[in-house]
Amino acid sequence: MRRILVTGAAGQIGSELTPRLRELYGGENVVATFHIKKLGEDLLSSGPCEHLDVTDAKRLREIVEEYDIDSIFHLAAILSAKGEQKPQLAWHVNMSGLYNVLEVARELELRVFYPSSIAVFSPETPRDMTPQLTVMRPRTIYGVTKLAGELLCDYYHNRFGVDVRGVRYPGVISYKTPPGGGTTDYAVEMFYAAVKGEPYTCFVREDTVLPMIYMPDCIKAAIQLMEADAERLTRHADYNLASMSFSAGELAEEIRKHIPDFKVVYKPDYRQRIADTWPRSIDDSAARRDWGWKPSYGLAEMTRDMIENLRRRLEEGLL
Ligand code: NAD
Ligand code: AKB
Repeated sequence: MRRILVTGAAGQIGSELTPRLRELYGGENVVATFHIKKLGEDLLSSGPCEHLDVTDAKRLREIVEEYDIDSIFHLAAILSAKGEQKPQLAWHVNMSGLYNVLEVARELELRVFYPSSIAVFSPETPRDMTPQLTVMRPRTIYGVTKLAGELLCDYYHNRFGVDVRGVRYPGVISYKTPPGGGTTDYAVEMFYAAVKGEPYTCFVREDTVLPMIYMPDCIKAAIQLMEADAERLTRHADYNLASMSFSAGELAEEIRKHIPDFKVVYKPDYRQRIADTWPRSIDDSAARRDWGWKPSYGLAEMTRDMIENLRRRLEEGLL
């Protein structure tokens, strides 16, 4: 990768992946694009930035040509909870956006990173150690678009030779940019409440177990896969990816080791029904075998790091 474009760079993942890409490949070589949500000061000042609606194929191509892009990290999407509020928008952004990215990649021979999700799975899927190849009948529009996206990526690889790579991310936990409307957002919100000394009303049951990943591992996976030797890859945009799994109650307990009087009440809403259709844990042996995937953070290390960093941000007046 020489000249990189990131879509959705202002989001939870983009706001941390983009600075890391700029560190590795040079600020001027990584174009951060944003839509409605604005970029942070650090991104605005550390390299090129452009406004881009990913459903606008013409503008996407103009930016790719202007900056001589050879790789796209296509992060822009509408996530699961927001998608259930606005299913038509989710279909339009997630499918047209990916189609436009794959088309420009086909025409100009670009490499693409596609972040799929555990949302591709469903109640029929084995929920523990979910296999790489299994039954998938997603119930959310987000899951439908992510699964259709995986298939479209496979098609572009097999039919046109596009080098498109991707992982099925678990819920991502981070302290820099709050998540943008997913079902796993409770795991991040719990930390923000705890550090501010507030009680938290959790929108899933205490015994809800979901796979999660800490942001440094999320970023490591994207870059490691994009840098991997193509010859060794047996899959394209759908690598299962695992890191840690815990229940909402276990997370609250872990936080209480640092903030003993933290209180949580559980009031499940429509997002419980989504969480109940997703796996509890993931078999990621293909990723481990093909490109050496190995996460660095477990529940205890992630919790300690989240609390340290959120406390610092609170002191700096950033929360
Ligand atoms: P986010 O919601 O925080 O960010 C997505 C960004 O896309 C936002 O900044 C939004 O403004 C932008 N966007 C929305 N519509 C757009 C449009 N029409 N054109 C251009 N940009 C548009 O999401 P995230 O958590 O950073 O996720 C990034 C990617 O990773 C998504 O594809 C998501 O499906 C995937 N993913 C995320 C998680 C997670 O837990 N965060 C888990 C699995 C997969
Ligand atoms: C969501 O909850 O929608 C995302 C995801 C797991 O894709 N965090």
